[in-house]
Amino acid sequence: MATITRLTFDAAGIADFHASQPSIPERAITERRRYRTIWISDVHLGTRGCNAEMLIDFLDHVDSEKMYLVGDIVDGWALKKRLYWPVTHNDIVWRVLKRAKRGTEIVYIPGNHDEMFRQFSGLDFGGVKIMRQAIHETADGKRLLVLHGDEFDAITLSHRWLALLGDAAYEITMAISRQVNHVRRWMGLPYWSLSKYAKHKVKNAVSFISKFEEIVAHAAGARGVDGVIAGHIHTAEMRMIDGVEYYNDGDWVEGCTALVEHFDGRMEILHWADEIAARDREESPDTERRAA
Ligand SMILES: [Mn+2]
Repeated sequence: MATITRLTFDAAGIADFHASQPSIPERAITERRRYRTIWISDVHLGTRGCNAEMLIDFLDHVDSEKMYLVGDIVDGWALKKRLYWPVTHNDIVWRVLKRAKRGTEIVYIPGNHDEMFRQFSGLDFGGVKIMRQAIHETADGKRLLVLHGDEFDAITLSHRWLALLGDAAYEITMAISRQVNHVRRWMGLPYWSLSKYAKHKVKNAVSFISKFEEIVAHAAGARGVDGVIAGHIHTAEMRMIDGVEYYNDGDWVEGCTALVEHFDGRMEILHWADEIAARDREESPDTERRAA
């Protein structure tokens, strides 16, 4: 009377990429804002710090002809210590590959946390081209050097212990930030970045950041390019340093920022937490006071 289901191994029954769907469904592509180029970095997939939901929201609201992944996309260091890979992290990989399949030119420049992919420089995986660094030409003809930025650690960090201390302090900051935002979410308050706040307060961090920015800009100037785009220090920025345009696309651990190029070559930093907060206010104006 009851139907007996036979358990047999059926390879054809396993969905491949073309048939698979992400756990968080994709938003319709026609509703997306279009840019010429998008740069993101320091996503740190494989860590609890990664703001996967926010990045998924970003990817579902923007599109571009070209996209650069400027390093530390996957955190191999953290994964080596402990395997952490929620479905949302797979959703991000799915979305990146889907973009490549739809025709977005994708360049992946591995950083220090995903240095294991550097050995594959020059190869192409499902339309994602792996490169050690790149020269991007803007719509208005400027040549910008794109690299992760850890190449300059030996110069910016004079002592190894300083780097380790920085790492420990950073991890504590991240843990506090997660707790604070957990409570804020519960209270219906928008996302708040602790380290963005702390970086503006702590003199040492500021001097480290400005030192990094100057060294990277000077190195780019010596290469004869008009500007440079980096990641690594988790601090979004765009400014002129001694005649060289310096850009940093920030991170998706707590800053949640991306760098974009408009079709006329104009560059802009997108603060995605602010964009989501603005969208939420639009959708429910009565909650406006809470976001203030
Ligand atoms: Mn890095």
